[in-house]
Amino acid sequence: NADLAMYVAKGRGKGTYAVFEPEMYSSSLESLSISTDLRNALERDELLLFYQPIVDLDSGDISGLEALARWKHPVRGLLSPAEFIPVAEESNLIIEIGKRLLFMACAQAQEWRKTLSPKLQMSFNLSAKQLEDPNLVPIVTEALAMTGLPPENLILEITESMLMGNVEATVRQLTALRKQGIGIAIDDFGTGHSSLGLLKRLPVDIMKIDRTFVHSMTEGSQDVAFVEAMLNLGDSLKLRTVAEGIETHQQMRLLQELACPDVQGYLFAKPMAPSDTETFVSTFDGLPE
Ligand code: G
Ligand code: MN
Repeated sequence: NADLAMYVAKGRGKGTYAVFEPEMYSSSLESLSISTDLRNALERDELLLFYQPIVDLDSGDISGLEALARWKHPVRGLLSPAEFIPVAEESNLIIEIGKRLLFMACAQAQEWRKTLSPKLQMSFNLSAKQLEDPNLVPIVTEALAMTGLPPENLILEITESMLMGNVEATVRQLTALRKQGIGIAIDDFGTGHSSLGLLKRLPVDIMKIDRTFVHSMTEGSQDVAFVEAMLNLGDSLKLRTVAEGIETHQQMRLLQELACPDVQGYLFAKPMAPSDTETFVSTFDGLPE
């Protein structure tokens, strides 16, 4: 039990302590079974991608799709990334999983470029370990080569919190990817620790405003001012900005008033399975009334 508490404390960071609680036991068993199952998931093709549209607020067109991982667990049902990516990150399984998902996203994007729109952009969320992997550039290059997807149609999303380690090595990798024409997006912007300092050093093309700012936006509220400031920052840095987590018409209208370029959220669509995505994209006729 003390051992378990120690691992929990280590997981919380340096210079901290944890008192054993019985829940620690069940959660460690849970992650143990998830990590064994995860090995099988790869072989059994249980990992899939859902897709959420990103909408251009000005034209009302779908400008891209974000690929979001799901695990069709034989017993637990459909699991979201929060339930298994952290476990995968604890082992090197994340590298294999990330690679598989990236190939899947690129292949799907290339198929939809032919059937839906040649301009379609696919956003893919990198995990922290993938970003640190020295083989990231060759893996991405191979995914594009194998699927035929042009680099201009791929966007890789990273978050500020992933950049705790070797920032210089990360900057080198991102620069190499960008040289090929791949877009880089900084996800969940505004929630990390050193947004501005990082933004200055990182080669990025897109800023995604975290949904916590969008959620609390009401007429004249301080959060409108925050979003406006982030949009201005994006503008000055020549970044394209995407606001995440739009759930209401009011939020959409406020963002229109602020001339936010792109939006994403349940108001437009939830992440959907490939066949539903296809139907949604081919029948989409502009912003919701
Ligand atoms: O970290 P990232 O921004 O990539 O997270 C995407 C997650 O946000 C997905 O799991 C998706 O289901 C969720 N999401 C997408 N749109 C909305 C929304 O409008 N509201 C909320 N609460 N969550 C959303
Ligand atoms: Mn994302």
